[in-house]
Amino acid sequence: MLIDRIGKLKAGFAEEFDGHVIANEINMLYLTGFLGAAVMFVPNEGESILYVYGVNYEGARTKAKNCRVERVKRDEEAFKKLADQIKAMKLKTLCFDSMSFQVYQKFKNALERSVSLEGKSEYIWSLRRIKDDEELKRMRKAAELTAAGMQRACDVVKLGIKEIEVAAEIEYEMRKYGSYGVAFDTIVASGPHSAYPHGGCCERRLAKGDLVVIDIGATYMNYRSDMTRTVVIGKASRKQKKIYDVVKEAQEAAFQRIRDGVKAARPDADARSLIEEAGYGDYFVHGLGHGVGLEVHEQPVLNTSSKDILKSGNVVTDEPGVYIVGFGGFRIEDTVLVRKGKAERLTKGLYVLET
Ligand SMILES: [Mn+2]
Repeated sequence: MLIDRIGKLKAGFAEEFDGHVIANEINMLYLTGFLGAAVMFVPNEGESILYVYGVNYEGARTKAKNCRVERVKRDEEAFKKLADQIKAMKLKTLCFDSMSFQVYQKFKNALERSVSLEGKSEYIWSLRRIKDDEELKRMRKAAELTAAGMQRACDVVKLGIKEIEVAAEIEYEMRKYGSYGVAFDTIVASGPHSAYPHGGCCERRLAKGDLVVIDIGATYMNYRSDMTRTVVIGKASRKQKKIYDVVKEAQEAAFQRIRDGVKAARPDADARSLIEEAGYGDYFVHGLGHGVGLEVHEQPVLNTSSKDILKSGNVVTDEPGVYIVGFGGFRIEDTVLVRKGKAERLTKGLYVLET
């Protein structure tokens, strides 16, 4: 059963527009439960239409909910077909979520001149930002699988193993227990690579004293998770321990701040001021976090310039870090559910610098 998100979307735009064009495939997935359509149309009144090319048509007919599925033949163009539909319905004011400039131009040309077309992604995002019960169930499962992968990582990291071997162990573990795939390319960044926040992984073998930043995510029924831990190979030096503790403290301070009604810039400021006081402010080179859901980076945004207000039902990351080129990097990240009271960590446990 898919919750009627289309009804909620209509309630948002219906006062201003005759119809909403959905061109982003993840938004179509969110509304219909089907990934792989060309474009979707949600008119103010009447049935929603999902335009699907032949290759995905049968899949859409079985899986897509709350809409009519229309086949687009190989020699037809989905946006042209949609424009004809809009002409036939005599609609005048349309909004759309997002589309490339090329598609926009083509679509605009296919419509009657008198039809207005406005970019408005906020209707869909006001829904997607707040996770419903079905989404939360999936996100909890994705988080659980991610934590299992992290446990495996901590069990296998050792002197001499390659970064990609650690990644393989993590991904196999997550898959084995139910992950549909990785939420993003697994990061196992060791030694000098740990100082790059998006370090990826390569054939480097872990060496004594290396910092290893492990940033991973499982996917469960299209929903994602995001978790990072930092470990050291062997015994941590005093400086490594000191910076690790600062990052850990910053992550916890931000976590304590995250709740319904708080400005999204606030937990970032809390974490940042602790890292600044310790003298590492210049090395915290990214924002505190981001929303997670069907995509690994979505709204709301938690950084210094964010205008977002956290709302109960948002799922966000809390991931301060310190990256010193020539020394190494540290990041600790959890995926967190915003609530009225204290937030809830969906990715749990395993705070260890030395494994
Ligand atoms: Mn993240």
